[in-house]
Amino acid sequence: MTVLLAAVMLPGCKKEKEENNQTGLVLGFSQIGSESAWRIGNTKDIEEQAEAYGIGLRLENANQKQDNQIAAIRRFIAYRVDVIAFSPVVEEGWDNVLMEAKEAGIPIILVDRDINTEQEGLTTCLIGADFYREGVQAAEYLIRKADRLGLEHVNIVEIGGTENSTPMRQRQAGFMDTIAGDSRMHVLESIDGDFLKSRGEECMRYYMEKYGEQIDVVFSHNDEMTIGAIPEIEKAGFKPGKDIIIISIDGGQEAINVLKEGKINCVVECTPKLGKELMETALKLKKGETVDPVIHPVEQVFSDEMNVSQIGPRGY
Ligand code: GZL
Repeated sequence: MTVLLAAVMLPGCKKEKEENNQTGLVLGFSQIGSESAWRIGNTKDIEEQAEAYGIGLRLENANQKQDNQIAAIRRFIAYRVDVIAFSPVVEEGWDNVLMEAKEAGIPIILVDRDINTEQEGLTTCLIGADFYREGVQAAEYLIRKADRLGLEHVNIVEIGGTENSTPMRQRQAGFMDTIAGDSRMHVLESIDGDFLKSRGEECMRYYMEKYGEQIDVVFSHNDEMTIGAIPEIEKAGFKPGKDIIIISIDGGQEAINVLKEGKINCVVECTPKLGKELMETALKLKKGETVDPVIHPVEQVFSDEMNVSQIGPRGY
């Protein structure tokens, strides 16, 4: 029991795959957690690409806790890895540990999400989506949909991602900035769903009880929360995708399947496949080469405006 308890209590879980290290490069990666299909796909891609590039990977899962990420980064410093990369669960609170990495001469790569700091030179680059643009694309789809349906008044409820995270802040900003000029659009309420399926369900149950048939649109910051929300809409007697327009972000297989069923109207892609760019950037840093400060992957929008049966396997 003691051994079991120790295993459960350890902060996050660690995976050290250094046996295939043909490049002599050891990369420490602090991953946020396993909260969504997106996150699981991101971890899988990073592990696969480390294998493909012959890079030694020390990956730690922080179970959604910033303290666990900070502790992991400190372990990477102590282990003297060549490069540290991480996906910051929230934007603030990283200055001290990143200063320690800088003093140790270990470069930092931000993957997926960004940090908010006054300090210069704490990180080398950000490899991740343009979340603001994802929010804009979600709103642009809604405006086109409202035009097509001839809607004159559109009530929107928002299920936001993890509070103070880059995707939550920027997806919301992109969406709200884009609908701001459209007098038909009205946001009834926005609540934090933490990118979790269970919270998406809770948020939608609350919204259906409070607003019911007033709701015309659900804007959800990720597929996990959207998948959790849909049964609550149906339990309340409404047809998702028909009575209520459903807009989601990520583009994982499960959400695309629901899009094909007609219960989601639009899924903005946010690819988790950032591993190749991460490995190439880490190798450049080890050689002392300069790297691009921001690397955005190319992404697309899937919606009921297209022949959704043509959408191929998503891989996450
Ligand atoms: C986006 C990523 C978000 C996903 C969620 O790049 O940070 O975190 O949209 C995940 O599914 O939890």
